[in-house]
Parts: sequence; C-alpha cells; structure tokens
Amino acid sequence: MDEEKEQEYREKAAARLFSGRVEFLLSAPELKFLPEPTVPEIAFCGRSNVGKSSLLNALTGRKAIARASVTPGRTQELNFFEVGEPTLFRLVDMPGYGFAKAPPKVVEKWKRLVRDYLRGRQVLHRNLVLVDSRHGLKDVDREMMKMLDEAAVGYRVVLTKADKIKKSELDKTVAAVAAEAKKHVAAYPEIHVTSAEKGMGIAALRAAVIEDALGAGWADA
Ligand SMILES: Nc1nc2c(ncn2[C@@H]2O[C@H](COP(=O)(O)OP(=O)(O)O)[C@@H](O)[C@H]2O)c(=O)[nH]1
Ligand SMILES: [Mg+2]
Repeated sequence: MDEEKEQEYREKAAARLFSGRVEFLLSAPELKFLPEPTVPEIAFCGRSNVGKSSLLNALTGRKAIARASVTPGRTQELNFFEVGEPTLFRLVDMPGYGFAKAPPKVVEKWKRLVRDYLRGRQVLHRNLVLVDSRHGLKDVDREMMKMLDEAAVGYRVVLTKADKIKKSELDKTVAAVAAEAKKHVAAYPEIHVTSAEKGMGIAALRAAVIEDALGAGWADA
C-alpha cells in the first residue's frame, strides 16, 4: 500500500474504534481518586474555552461525551473516559487553565494535581496541548509546555477553531507555533490544525491519538 492509502486505512480503523464504546469512567479531584493504571492514557489540556470538550466530542463522534461548558474554569478535576470493549485506552480531560479571576488557591491546587499526575503516571503515553488558532501560544500555554517538558511527557500541539480565521492568518499561526514547539524537548514538531465545528483535521488526529496509545501497528492487529 502507498502512504496515502495506509493513512486512509488507519483513519477508517480509528473512526471505527471511536464509534464503538466510549464511556465516562470517573472524575478525580485528587490523585487518590485516580483509576487503576491498567491501560494507556492520552491526556488533553488547554486554556479554558479553548474548545477541549468540543474536540473530545468530535473525536469520539459524540454530541456530549464531554460537556461543552459556558462557564469556563469550573471543572477542576481529571475526567477519565474509556475507549474500546474491553477497554483499550483512556482519554483524560484535564482541567482548563488560564481562566481569569481564579483565586490563587485554586490555581495552586490545579498545578499540584496536574503536575503530580504528569510526573507520576506511568501509563500516560501522550498529552495534547490545545491552542486557539486565533490566539496562538500564550504564556500559560508555554508554562504548561514547560511542565510537560519537565515531566518528560511527549505532547502534540493542536490548534482548535481553525474555521474561525482566514487561511493566511492560520498559516502564520501554524508557522509561529511550530517554530516555538521546536524549542521544547517534549513537543512534536508537527502541529495539528483542527476544527471541531467543521470536522477539519479530526480524522487524522483520531488516528494519531490511537497510535500514541496503542503503538504504530495497532490498525493491523
Ligand atoms: N467556531 C468554532 N467554535 C468552537 C469550536 N470548538 C469549540 N467552539 C466553541 O468554543 C466555545 C468553548 O468550547 P468548549 O468545547 O466548551 O471549550 P472548553 O472550555 O475548552 O471545553 C464553545 O462556545 C464552542 O461552541 C470550533 O471548532 N469552531
Ligand atoms: Mg470543557
């Protein structure tokens, strides 16, 4: 098979897997509530309102597996979703950061929970850092990327809401974000461009997420 055919095959297999069982498992407000580390995990993080819930819904083809919220910064928990029957891996919806007016205590608690999870979680295979296409990287994103570098958790930078800006603007943002990602040891060089609204980049990201969780040969198994 040529490369394009192979990618098409992987994307189809990925869509099939995500169209099967995807189920909310639990919310962990503290580390002691984490589920047993029995399967690989892929975590998603980003600023509040970046489009994390929408992206999770688009990847899993669900309307509301992760609630798209109108009140940003409310959830301060790690939310676990299981994929596959039996469970093959988990998606982890991490609490949004960078929300305005959060009391220092809340920010401290967020940092501790996230840092401890990132550092101590053996089954955490990959992280996705979501960034709004219109805004590019903000200091809070850079801080998150630094945390991931330090925890030695590899991550993909995913631009969201790509439908909201012009192609020329989008190209500029992709180039700027890619240039910065290159300087981070744990970041993938390739930037994903997505729109949960229009479905752009979703099929490819599905395949990438499953490959991160299960390894390169997963579609042939
Ligand atoms: N146009 C557009 N809007 C989006 C997209 N993804 C999310 N949104 C909107 O952005 C807002 C925040 O989305 P949400 O998924 O709740 O963000 P979260 O706080 O990161 O979970 C909502 O009003 C969504 O409808 C997208 O791809 N395109
Ligand atoms: Mg959300």
